[in-house]
Amino acid sequence: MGKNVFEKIITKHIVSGNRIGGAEVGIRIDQTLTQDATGTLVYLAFESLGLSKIKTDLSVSYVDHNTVQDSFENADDHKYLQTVAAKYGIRYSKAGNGICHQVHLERFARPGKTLLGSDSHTPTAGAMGMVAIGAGGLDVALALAGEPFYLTYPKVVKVKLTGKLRPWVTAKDVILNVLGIKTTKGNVNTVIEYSGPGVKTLSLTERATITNMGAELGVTTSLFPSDAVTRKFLLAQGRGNEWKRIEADKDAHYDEVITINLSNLEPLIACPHSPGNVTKVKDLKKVVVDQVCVGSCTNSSFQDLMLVAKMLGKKKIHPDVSFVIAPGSKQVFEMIAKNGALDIMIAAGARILESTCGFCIGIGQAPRDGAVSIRTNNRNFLGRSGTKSAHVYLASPAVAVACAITGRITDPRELKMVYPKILSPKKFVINDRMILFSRKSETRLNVYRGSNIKMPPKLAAAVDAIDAKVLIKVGDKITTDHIMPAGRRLKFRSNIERYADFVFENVDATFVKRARDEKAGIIVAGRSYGQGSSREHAALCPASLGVKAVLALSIERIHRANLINFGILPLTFVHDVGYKTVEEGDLLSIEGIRSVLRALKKGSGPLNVIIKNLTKEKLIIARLELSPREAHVISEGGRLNAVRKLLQRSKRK
Ligand code: MIC
Ligand code: SF4
Repeated sequence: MGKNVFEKIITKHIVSGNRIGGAEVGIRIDQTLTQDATGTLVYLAFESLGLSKIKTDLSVSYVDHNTVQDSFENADDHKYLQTVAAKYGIRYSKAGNGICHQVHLERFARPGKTLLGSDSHTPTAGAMGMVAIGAGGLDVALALAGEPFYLTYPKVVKVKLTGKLRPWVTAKDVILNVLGIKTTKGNVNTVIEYSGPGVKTLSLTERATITNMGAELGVTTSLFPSDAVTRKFLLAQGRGNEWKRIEADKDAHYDEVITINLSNLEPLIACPHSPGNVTKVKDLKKVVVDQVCVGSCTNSSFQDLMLVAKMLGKKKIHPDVSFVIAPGSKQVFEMIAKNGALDIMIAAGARILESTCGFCIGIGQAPRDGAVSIRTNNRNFLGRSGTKSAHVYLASPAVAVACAITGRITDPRELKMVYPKILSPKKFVINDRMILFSRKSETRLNVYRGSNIKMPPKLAAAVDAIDAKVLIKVGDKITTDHIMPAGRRLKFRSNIERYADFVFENVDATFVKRARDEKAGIIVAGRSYGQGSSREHAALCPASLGVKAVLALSIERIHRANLINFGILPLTFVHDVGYKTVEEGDLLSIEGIRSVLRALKKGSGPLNVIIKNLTKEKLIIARLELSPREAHVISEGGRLNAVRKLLQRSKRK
């Protein structure tokens, strides 16, 4: 039988395990990317391994998330990242050069390769026909050290695209449509491969909008074939020699096929507070809009911003709307500055921001109390904008501009404009001045460590028994933004003890005190716990407060891996009734953990663990599903401890 695109790439990278759905495989990582908010921990972990240089083909450290620098902390982090990059032969993309995913696509993504990034939207590069996966920082640190990345071999779903998008319907509407079908829950261990005759009608950056928001589905990655469109983009980026054709064989197998006729789609919008709350724009007509933001790694490409400029033409922004634009990269910024599009935006009344994540992660542009904000980004979780009472909607740049002009939620087709079809340029402006790289790693260089940078706490090996209280009980779809708020707290990312002061800040402000008083505890959650970002802080900070186990109805892929990496038991309820009866404050007892881990290490497969609820005098049956490797990691008190031991042993030999 023939192979699909995912299989073609992954087969060349597997170093352990077999291609059997649900089994664990280890893969070789060719490229890594980090961003400033997760990067400091990545490089601190890498440094602690004592290697002299990185083992990947190419690694890039981007500074794009937190560039506000309202006090010394961010600048400290940036300097650390710059010097540690120079020391180990890592490329350093300076603040202002652009959002990691946009820049990576432009300058580094390469068909047929694997990319591991400490950011959940790393699969954006899947648009280039590569296997690009988001992971916790520790996994990226270990990939830099040449260690394999482990994943559960996924099922591959083919999304067959037919037809062609009609005017005013865009790539954002394609992915919102997929989100409407598949929702944000229950898609773990799945890869989405786009195929069919509609693929060739989408430009590379349109494809990237689609793969980017695959993260919101919770899938391992999304990818497109590498075809003539990919080649054209690479040629325009001066990288034509990096192209190779990768397409699915005619008889390739898929576990599921969904067909989407692009010609039937309409402008869509995700309503507060989940990217999965999708509806038609035309059904929301009367909603008054206060703020419109165009940008983020989802929709900030040259094509996106040219559409914005063409729509604005000589029009003006509605007087009651604050309209902000953040170009995705320096390349995009330079191009719109050179061709006059920026002039049009400024004249229309837009506020132009730096090429960073900014408003997407709640750094600046927090809307007023109770405001309606239309954004082109990928997440609208409660409070992420910085204003808990705000109503954030997600839509395409075309919808965003229509809203900015009229001051209410508007289907762009209502404006009766001629649709300005924007083509991908034949030649991009290439100026990599803001990417620092010296081919030789500067081994003798002193790494700068400001006072904001603290080594993460050392974790102890697994205990045999846990007797601890339920510190908090939360519902379904708890995101990592709920667990570890970003925004104004982002500057403490490289200081775990301080950042831990804000665990569950927006859910229950008394959580941290309770955890600190108890010294040990358990988190109880509903379905899809840990959705959203890759931030390992959502595991490490609770671990540093003494959280020993998460007991949930289900746990999302990256977060589950992060829990294991930091020695927290990822337990799932076998029966819903267990979840229903347990309450915050209940004292739970789990015994015989070491013998369960021993059996799992031998490959026993998932095991049931009996938890005694001493308060309710009831038993809870929970499942512990760990591969032998994962059971070993938990026994050692986390992946860093485990790998360090391994490296010491191989040095001794
Ligand atoms: C996000 O979009 O939530 C982030 C900020 O990019 C995160 C990474 C982080 O928390 O630093 C992500 O998506 O992984
Ligand atoms: Fe940055 Fe937002 Fe993209 Fe995350 S989703 S990488 S915060 S632009």
